[in-house]
Amino acid sequence: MWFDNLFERQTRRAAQRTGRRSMLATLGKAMVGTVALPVLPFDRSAHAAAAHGARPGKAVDETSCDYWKYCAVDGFLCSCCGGSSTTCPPGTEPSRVSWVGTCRNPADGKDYMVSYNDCCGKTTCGRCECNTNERERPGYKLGVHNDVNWCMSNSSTMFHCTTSIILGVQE
Ligand code: ABN
Repeated sequence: MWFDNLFERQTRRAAQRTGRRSMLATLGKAMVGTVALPVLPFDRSAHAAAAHGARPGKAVDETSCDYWKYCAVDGFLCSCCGGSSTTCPPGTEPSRVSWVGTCRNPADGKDYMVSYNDCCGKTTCGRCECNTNERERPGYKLGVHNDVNWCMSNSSTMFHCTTSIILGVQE
């Protein structure tokens, strides 16, 4: 109740001080601002750089097997095949199933879960082959086994290259 009264008083005062048009315009701006603000892009590049292991002023090399998030890769890096470390090259599509690895980011000392999705639909890329296999397990633990064609359940089972997508961090 007190809130209603307060709001009414403020509104009346504002209406006396300003014209109706200008009040509506101000109200409109406030409403648009409230709705639009949450969807405006924020610069999160500092956080992204940290998560990807870039030290300030030093970019990571996505085409090197030494990049920490490639710790359990077995395949050709998509970043050398016309895609990136997280996207498939044109003409291929991500595997519907994947294996996961846990890799330590030296920039923050935290362990990250990484999904290794093969890209399917073209013959093998053949560039930047990495076989790091950290904590990889034999086929009876299929979810953490990488020596298998994960394009097996896609419409095209041709394996082209492998992406490495960070799923989360162990807190
Ligand atoms: N997961 C990469 C891969 C694809 C085909 C065969 C072996 C390994």
